[in-house]
Amino acid sequence: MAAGPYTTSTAFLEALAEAGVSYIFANLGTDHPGLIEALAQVDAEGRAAEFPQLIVCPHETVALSAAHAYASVSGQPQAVVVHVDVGTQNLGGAVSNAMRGRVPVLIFAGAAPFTIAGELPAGRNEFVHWIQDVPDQRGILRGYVKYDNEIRTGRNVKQLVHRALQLARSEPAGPVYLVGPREVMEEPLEPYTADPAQYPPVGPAALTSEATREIATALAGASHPLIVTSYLGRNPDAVPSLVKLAELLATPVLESAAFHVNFPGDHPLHAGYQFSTSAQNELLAAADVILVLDSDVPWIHATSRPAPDAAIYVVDIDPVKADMALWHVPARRIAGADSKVAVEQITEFVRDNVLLEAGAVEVRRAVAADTSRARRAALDALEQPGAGVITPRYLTACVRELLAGTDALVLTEAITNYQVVAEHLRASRPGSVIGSGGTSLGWAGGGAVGAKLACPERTVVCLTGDGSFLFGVPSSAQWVARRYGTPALTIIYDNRGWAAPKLSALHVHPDGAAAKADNFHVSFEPEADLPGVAQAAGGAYGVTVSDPAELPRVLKDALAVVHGGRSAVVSVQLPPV
Ligand SMILES: Cc1ncc(C[n+]2csc(CCOP(=O)(O)OP(=O)(O)O)c2C)c(N)n1
Ligand SMILES: [Mg+2]
Repeated sequence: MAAGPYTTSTAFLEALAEAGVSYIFANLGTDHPGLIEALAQVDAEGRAAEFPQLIVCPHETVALSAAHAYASVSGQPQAVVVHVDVGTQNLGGAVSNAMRGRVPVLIFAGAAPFTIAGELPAGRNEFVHWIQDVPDQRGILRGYVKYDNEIRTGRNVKQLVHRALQLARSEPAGPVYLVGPREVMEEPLEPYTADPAQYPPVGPAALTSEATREIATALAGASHPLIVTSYLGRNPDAVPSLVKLAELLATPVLESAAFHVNFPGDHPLHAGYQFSTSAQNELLAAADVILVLDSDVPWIHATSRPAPDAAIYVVDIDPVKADMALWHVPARRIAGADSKVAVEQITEFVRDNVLLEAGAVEVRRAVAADTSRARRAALDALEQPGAGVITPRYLTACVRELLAGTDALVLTEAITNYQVVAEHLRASRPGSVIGSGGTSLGWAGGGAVGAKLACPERTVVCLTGDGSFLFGVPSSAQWVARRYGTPALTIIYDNRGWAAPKLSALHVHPDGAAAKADNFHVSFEPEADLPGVAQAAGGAYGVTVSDPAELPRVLKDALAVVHGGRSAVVSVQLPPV
């Protein structure tokens, strides 16, 4: 069939395709006739496969979380299309997650038409066009995106898309936002091409030779060196590089507030995990040289901190956290670099230039191995269920056994059980665990859809709190999963409420009125049938389990259902909040 009308919308979609975007996670509105028509046009021409596939998302949180997880798994940014100001607002905290997770996503929203008397095609003809005409639509996201701009003509829309994606992908990566009014998105154009190869992201940065020497010499000369990292494992290829450095110097690696596998959990130099732990970390206190590698929160000063005279070095893709109002690590040197490149530079420098005290290194290696063996044994001992009660540790141990030897991808949104999940999952394969990297709950529901689209051959497993499950708009997420054939196993750490605000209140007011009366306003009793929501919305297999003896079999059955192509949601009843 002959090519039909070519508009800004066609060029916009072409630009996304040229840039390698496979999916548009969309929640449509009156601002999108141009896009709807352009997609139908290319479909009618038999060219749909050349364009990104539109995934209908009944809630924007699901759309952006899906694009977020897709990019986390694949490195490839995807597009999210939402409706003017209100759809943008409905992105809610998902955009904060993308920003904090340093994940590239292109968000597009229409904007109210700017003509009212028929001056241009697609001018105002519905009452909402007045009501949605707000003073600063782009301002809604400005604190959370790396770039925002308005498409003013189709003639350079491809340039805008490629520039936006170039910015999104350049580290620290993040979301970008384009808006386009209806008239502009309908503008007829001569077809044109743009070369996305001309818009590469900034390449990985290396340490200067001076910084490499200083850090390598300090680490190699330390008696008690320590590496702390949170998100080096965003790039799974960086993990083996870190292992080489840690092994060369027998340096323990502590994972702090980590949502990735930064260092293999079963490695003898793994020094454990910390989230909001309130006890002083002994290794941190004892360290004389600390390398903080890719970390927003390497420790929480109020409760656990290094010795005042420790020599601290920071190497980070985002070294001074310009978008955090308050951040400080008392470092001797702060360097902006790609952690894989930097770690390899440091390793090479030590190998080529430093005469290590082999005896001391081997002693350290043996001590670290003993310590991690003891830690592992202590954790193993905690994996027994209580009397007739499923504990989070027992549940996580069951999940570990369930997934042992598989290539499953785990999404964690376990909240007050983050630490337990990290400790008992002990994930060792780089890239086998992801989290949102942010704090806006409800990421995993849509995230599972995006993750499965990014790696259809892998089993996707979500570990989520019950509150977080509900924040993820399961009525929308589960429906999308069925419609687009992205089954996942969701395991709810179901304590029938929000433990986090209760624990926070208890930390600040341990003997307060709320504590005395156990009056925290965090209970979900009587609880909704959470698996039932998934059953109703997405035809998922749903089951609730409270008997520890039943749990392994229930999980196994649910996994089998997922392997059969249908989502499964298991509510695991833990002690209530
Ligand atoms: C969008 C959003 N709203 C509110 C919060 C505040 N908040 C942090 S943790 C939490 C409770 C989460 O409940 P659940 O997922 O069941 O985990 P639990 O605390 O029970 O482990 C809440 C409400 C948040 N982080 N994000
Ligand atoms: Mg809960």
